[in-house]
Amino acid sequence: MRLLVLNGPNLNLLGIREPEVYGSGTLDDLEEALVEAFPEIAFRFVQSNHEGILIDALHAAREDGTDGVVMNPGGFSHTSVALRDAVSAIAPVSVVEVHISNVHTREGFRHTLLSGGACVGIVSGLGRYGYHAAVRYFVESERSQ
Ligand code: CA2
Repeated sequence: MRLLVLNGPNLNLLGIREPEVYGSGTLDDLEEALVEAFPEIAFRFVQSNHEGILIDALHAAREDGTDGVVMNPGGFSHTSVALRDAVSAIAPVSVVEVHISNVHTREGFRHTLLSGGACVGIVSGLGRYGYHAAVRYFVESERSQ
């Protein structure tokens, strides 16, 4: 199975700033943990601080036969109609949105999840385990087909 793990703006700073909110491991650590936990999956990892690059990565996922996308759009989750449209546009490729923190216990502006509304599901507040839960969803979905 081929999965794209897509991380949005500022997530390249994981482990460098705000460890009390996002944990002390880096993005590299997070990606390595996924490879270790799911050796059978062909992962592609993309992180960008630019909305258009995230959208292009979603379009490419549909074209290259990617089976699913695990996406943390960072702050764009709350603002980007374009990202939401891209999630809808790549159907039938499913996208699971992940948030490390529980966005619903934070500021009100984080409660709106524009991209998440077009995703098959949203995991929020489970820390980095949220990425593992999202991958597990794709593994179980494939098994039950
Ligand atoms: O909880 C999440 O995963 C978020 O998507 C993280 C975003 C935030 O805007 C969302 O509301 C929730 C922020 C990502 C910034 O990541 C940083 C990591 C380390 C240090 C500073 C920022």
